[in-house]
Amino acid sequence: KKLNVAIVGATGMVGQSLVQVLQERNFPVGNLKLLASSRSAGLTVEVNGQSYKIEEAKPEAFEGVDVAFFSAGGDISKELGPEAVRRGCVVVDNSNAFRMDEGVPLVVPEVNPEAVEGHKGLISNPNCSTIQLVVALQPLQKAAGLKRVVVSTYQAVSGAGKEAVDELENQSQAILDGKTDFPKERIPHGGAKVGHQIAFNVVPQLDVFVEDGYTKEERKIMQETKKIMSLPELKITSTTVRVPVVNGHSESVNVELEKALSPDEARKVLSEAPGVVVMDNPEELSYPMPVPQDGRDEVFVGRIRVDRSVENGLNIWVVADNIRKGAATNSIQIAEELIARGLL
Ligand code: 11C
Repeated sequence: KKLNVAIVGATGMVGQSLVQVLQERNFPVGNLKLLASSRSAGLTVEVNGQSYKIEEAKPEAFEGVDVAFFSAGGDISKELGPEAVRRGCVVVDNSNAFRMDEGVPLVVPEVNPEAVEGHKGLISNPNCSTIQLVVALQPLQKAAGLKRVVVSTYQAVSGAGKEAVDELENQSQAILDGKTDFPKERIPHGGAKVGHQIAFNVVPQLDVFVEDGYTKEERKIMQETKKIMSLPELKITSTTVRVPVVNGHSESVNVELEKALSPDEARKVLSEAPGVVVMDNPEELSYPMPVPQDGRDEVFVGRIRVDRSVENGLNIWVVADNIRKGAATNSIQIAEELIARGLL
């Protein structure tokens, strides 16, 4: 059966990727509506040579829509998500608005596909850095039990939107041209009281500070991981860092396991896990990196080695395309899971 699909935030990087991934995966699209703010309404966007007209995102736009993918920020999701659900539409929301709400499934299909069963019209797509983390952690949890997780991220500017990508490119060019004065508006986050240079730099702040010296991005990783993996007591801490990479988040993940798991055993369980590609051949200098893994839908894991400073410790390195697996692809996989279960 063909489904009427809407994309909210169609002009953004995730929105454009959603259109592309729907096509690539042959999602059963009947009518496709591209929705955005009134500023963009009337524009046409090109994806793979096909042009689509943007309509204004407003409550009536969801009449007759079966599934809507929201990626236009939390405020739009809060305003229009419930309006869409009221009109019988299933919403897969990529924003932070409802993720931690009880009764709202937070789903990574490789990890907790069964969570879609209880949905009440709205399903949340996790934060990009959480998604790649849990896809890599789940096989280790199943094989040997997680005792503690320490994650440090190296996050690309595309996570902060197209303007941040432009800013990285413009700053890099300006610096190479010998300029010292250039816009610094998108990093650490839009609207911050001080802007930091991201070109040729790293910035240990993503999003605003929340509590105990942690940033909101760090809190998302810790809270969302516990919810998705159904491990409310999991010991997990994180440090999130923005690096001058256009696209693709990397993570250094240190785990302490309940049982011993050798690097070879870890490679085996990871390579057999859904959505994971093990790329771990130090002799050939082979490990995942954001540039070569750009455009892929899998989560790549390498640098698997023992951490001898603790009992049953392992270090792994995890890379994924944050716009695809971290947002668009995961959202569409959620909808595919609903279809497979007869829920859409
Ligand atoms: C980043 N992770 O890389 C952020 C963007 O909660 O979906 C994603 C924000 C979110 O900047």
